[in-house]
Amino acid sequence: MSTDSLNFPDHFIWGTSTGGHQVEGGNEFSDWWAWEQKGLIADGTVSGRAMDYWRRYEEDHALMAKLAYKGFRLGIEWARVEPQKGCFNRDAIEHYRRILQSLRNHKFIICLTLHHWVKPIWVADQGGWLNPDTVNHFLRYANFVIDELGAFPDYWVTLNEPMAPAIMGNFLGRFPPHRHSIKAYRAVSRAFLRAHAETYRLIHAKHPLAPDGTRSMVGVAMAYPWIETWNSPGPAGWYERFAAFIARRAAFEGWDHTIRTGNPHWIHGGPAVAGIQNSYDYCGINYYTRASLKYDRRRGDQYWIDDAKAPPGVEVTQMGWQIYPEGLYRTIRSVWERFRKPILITENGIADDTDKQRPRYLIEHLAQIHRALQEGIPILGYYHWSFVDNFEWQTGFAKRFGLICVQHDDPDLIRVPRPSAYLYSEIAQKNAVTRKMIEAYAPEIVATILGD
Ligand code: IFM
Repeated sequence: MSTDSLNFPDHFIWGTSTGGHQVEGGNEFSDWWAWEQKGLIADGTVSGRAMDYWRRYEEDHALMAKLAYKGFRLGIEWARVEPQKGCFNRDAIEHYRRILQSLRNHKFIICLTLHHWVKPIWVADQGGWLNPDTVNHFLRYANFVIDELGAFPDYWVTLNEPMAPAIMGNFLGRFPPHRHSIKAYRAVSRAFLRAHAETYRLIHAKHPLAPDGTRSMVGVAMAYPWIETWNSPGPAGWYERFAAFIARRAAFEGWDHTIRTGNPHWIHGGPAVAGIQNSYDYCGINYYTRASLKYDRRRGDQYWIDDAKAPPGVEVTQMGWQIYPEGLYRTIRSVWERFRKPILITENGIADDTDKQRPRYLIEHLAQIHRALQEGIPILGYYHWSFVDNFEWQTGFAKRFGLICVQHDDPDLIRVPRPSAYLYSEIAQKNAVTRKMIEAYAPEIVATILGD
C-alpha cells in the first residue's frame, strides 16, 4: 500500500542536542581544556570560546524557536560548577539557571545531561574515575545540581556515552587520560555504573515528578555503533569475529545487561551495584554509524583491529564514518527487546561541512525511526546532533555536525542555518517526512519507504 508521508505521533519531540564543553566555551578548569593546551587536537585548535553558547544562549534559543524546534539537549559542566574540590561556583549555577529558564520560556522540552565525558582538573589529578572517591565526589556535584536545577528537566541524562571515555580513554588511549589498560577500562566502567545508579536514585528521591507532573524520566545516552566484521577469509576472519564479540560487549551489551538484570556483566566484573537494576525510565540511543572491524596486523595500538575502514562502495561522512541508516532501526529494535522501555533518540547526526549529505542522512534515519514506530515501538522523540557546529573532541572544529553553521574563527561567531536546518524545521512543523522531501533528498528509498 502506498502512502504519502511518514507521519509521526502527536507530541513527538523534534529536538537538537549539544554538550556543554563543545559549545559553551571557557571550560578552563576541566581536564579536556588542559589536554587541548598540549597541542594534541588534530586540527590544532582548542575549545577556547567554542561557540560562546555560554553568553549567546538567548540568541540560540530564539533561533531554535524560530525554526520551530521543540526540544533541546544540553549539558552541565562539572568543572564549571565545582572548579575546585568542594567549592561550588554560585555564579555558574545561577547562570545555568538563567539558561534553563530561557529554554523554559520558549517552551522547549529540556533534556539535561549531568556528565558528558569532561571532569574538573582536580578530579583528573586525583586519578579520575579510577580513584574510588571520584564516584562520591560526582554524587556530591550531582546532588547539588539536582537541588538547584532539578525543577527544569523533562528528561535527565545522568551520563553521556559512559563507555566512550571508558574505552577511548582507558583502553584505546585516544582520549585523556590515554591509557591502554583492560583493568582500567573495567574499573572505570564499574565507577560509571555506580555513579549512574546513585544519580538515578537521587533524582527520583528529590524530583519524583517532571515539570508536567508526570514521573521524572531518567536515563543514559548510550552510544550504539552497529558493529560488524569485515568478513576476511581464514584466521583473520576468526579474529574479527572475536573482536566484534568483545567490542559489542565492551561498548554496550555488558552495560545493558547489568542495567537490565542487576547482575554485573563479566566484561566489567566486580560486585553487584546497588540500585542498578532497571535504573532506566527510558532508553537514550546515540546512533551514528556502522563499524566493520578489519584485522590489520599493523594496528598493534588497536589490538590489531582497524575499525575505521569502510567496505568498498559504502558512503562515508566527513568523519570517515559509514552511513548505515538501517543500523538505527536494528539498534532501536534490539534496545526495545532488551528493556521494553520508551526510547528517546538522544543523538543522531552527521559531520558534513558542505551540507550535501545531511538532508539525505536525516531523512533516511527518520524513515528508520518511523519504521520502528510503525511496529509499535514507543519512541518519544529525536534530538539531532548537533544544533550548531561545535568542538568535536580530538578532531577539533574541522568536523561540522551542526544544522547551524558557525565558523569558529569568525570574530562574530555568526550563526547561519544550513539548508538542512530549514528542512528539519519543516519536518518539525509538519510532524512528518513528506513524499516531496523523500523524492527531493532520498529518491532511492521512495519505493521501499512509501510502498510505491
Ligand atoms: O560530538 C560527539 C558527542 O559529544 C558524543 N556523541 C558523538 C558526537 C559525535 O562524535
